[in-house]
Amino acid sequence: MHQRPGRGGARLTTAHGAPIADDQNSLRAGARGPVLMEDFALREKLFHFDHERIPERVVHARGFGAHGYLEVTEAIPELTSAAIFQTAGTKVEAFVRFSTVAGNKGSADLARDVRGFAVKLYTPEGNWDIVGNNIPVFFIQDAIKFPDLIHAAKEAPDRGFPQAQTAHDNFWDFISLMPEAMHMVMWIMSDRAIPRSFRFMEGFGVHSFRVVNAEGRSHYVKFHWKPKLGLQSVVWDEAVRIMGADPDFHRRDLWQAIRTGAFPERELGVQVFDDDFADCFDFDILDATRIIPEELVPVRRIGRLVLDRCVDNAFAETEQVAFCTQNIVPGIDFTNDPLLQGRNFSYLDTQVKRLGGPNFTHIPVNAPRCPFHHFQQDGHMAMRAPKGRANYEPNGWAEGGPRAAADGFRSHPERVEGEKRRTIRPERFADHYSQARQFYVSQTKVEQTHIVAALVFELSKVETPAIRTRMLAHLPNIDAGLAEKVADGLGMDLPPAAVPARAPIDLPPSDALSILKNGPGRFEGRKLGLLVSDGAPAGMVAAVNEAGGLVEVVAARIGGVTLSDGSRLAADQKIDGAPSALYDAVALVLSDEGADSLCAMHPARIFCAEAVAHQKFVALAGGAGQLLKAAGLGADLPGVVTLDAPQGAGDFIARCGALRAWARGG
Ligand code: HDE
Repeated sequence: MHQRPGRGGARLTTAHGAPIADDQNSLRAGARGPVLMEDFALREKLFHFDHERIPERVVHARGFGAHGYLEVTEAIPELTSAAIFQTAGTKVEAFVRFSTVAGNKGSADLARDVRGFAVKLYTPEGNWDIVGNNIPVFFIQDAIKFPDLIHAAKEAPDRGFPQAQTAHDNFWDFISLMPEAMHMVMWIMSDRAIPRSFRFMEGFGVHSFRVVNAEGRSHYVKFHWKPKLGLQSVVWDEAVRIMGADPDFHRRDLWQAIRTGAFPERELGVQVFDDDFADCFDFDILDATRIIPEELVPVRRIGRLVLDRCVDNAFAETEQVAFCTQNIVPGIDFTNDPLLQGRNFSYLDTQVKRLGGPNFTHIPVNAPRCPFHHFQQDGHMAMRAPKGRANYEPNGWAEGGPRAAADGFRSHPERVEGEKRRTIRPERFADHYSQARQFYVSQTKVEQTHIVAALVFELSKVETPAIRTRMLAHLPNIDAGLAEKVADGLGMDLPPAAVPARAPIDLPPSDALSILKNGPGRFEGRKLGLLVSDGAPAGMVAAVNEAGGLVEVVAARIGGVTLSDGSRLAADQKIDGAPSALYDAVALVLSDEGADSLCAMHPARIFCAEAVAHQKFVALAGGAGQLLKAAGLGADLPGVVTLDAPQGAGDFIARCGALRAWARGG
């Protein structure tokens, strides 16, 4: 890739290569005269600048990408002929882009939203894109509703707001009229929609796909990405705080992790099932608003996806990467999921709009890494110059170019028949509430409380009472307790339940649906905020620093502090720019005088108060108790630990593995 030379290492030129003698002044007729039209250097510089932007993605505009690889850990030739799955140990390059859905390119990372999880695998038989999300279901069953969904979720056209959030009338108006969205509503009102990090969330291919083996035998498959560091989300009040304190929280987190060698890793999992299962399952496996519980079809781990390299250039790579659901390889195939079928049409279209023409596969991030040969030619920005006269086939020329081969991609010869009609959604697409209920009852009490609070928050932002009422009417079909709590939180009467198209059934709870039941149990990869003051006990500071986890030092001034032994400790953050919401746990190691002066600072008191309110583990050492008191809190709360000796630091970090002291309450 093009490398910028070091300063003084090369002459500055125009894009056409002409050397430039003066890049500070435009060409003028006289010191106070007009700028001349012939100033090609000025003209070219401004011209290029004016064209720096391309249309942002219509959805998933805000994203962050990284390079890595997929290593196959278990070969599955009995299931698929895909080249990468033939031998364990096979490694292919990967590019991953995480994103939010509704927000524009400059919106905040912590918006309550689904996260996109798009993976491009550069396999020896072509690029395979698994364009998924961090939530395994979707709002709608049919692609024809997608523009409506997105219009309703994004800013209202008459006012241009709200942006990057669903807490508004249009969204809930639409959703409350779409019972099929109720399962997804449970997921987005859960903490899945406010992940702590791109590193601690699952990914899902969402649709049922097919795998096809060398004999042509097909199975259905759902793809999963399971994070090695476990699942973790923030609480909503923290998300609100982080959006102000660090709108780039997620991208900074991933960037820092990769740059420091803590490469995020996920397992590739597959749920494999056949027609017999599909026929007996309570729901239609072609319906993307439903999951297949992991208890029914376990997730088999067959690979590891490691992200080990940040992009060199965010525009060239992350902005220009073009994921297409229709990019599959031999051994993988589609199903008739109507949402997937619509996507297969849409993604190609969107790339032409965004990247300006049909040659976006010439852009390095999109180009296959395997050999490729075809007769496609010309068009905007063609980067290749194929030689010879054969640009069609069949042809009779000796150097006639490539030909189709028998072992190329073949679609699974699925039998298809039926009347050509629109109004024929299969009957098993009609049960909209059972899995929403299953999701809710599978959550811990804490998580259920968060779902209630999220619904109350969002619906409280809805200004039209009739929309709130319409939404409330769905909730008794999901769970009576949930419905009552939300109505109570809104201060509204619970309306009669909406009449379901198909009566919901009780399904067994699934632990896989809960975040807290799938936490890591360890602090690895998490961040501790260490608040220090001048005179803070040096031994304790060192012990906390060394106990594990990533430590960021917070102090009253960015220049840092002088510790009790006279040594200087530089700060990573100044207290008013680093609320405790940025950390997974906090330690306050202060001298008495240091605590005194911090007590007078609002950001320091808030640092403590919020750490406690967000149920974080808090360690106190030296004079830290005073600061907690000044924040109106006692040191005897569950999860607040006083460190009497440096040896206690290790135990504290081990306790932090639980991530939150939920017992304390909000
Ligand atoms: Fe997308 N989606 N989508 N989507 N989607 C796009 O393609 C679309 C859907 C997803 O990081 C667009 O390149 C339709 C489900 C991700 O570059 C566009 C439908 C899922 C990304 C598009 C869906 C996704 C996109 C916009 C309904 C989860 C970001 C820019 C049929 C399984 C990829 C682009 C990236 C992006 C269309 C529904 C995931 C417009 C029509 C379901 C992760 O083509």
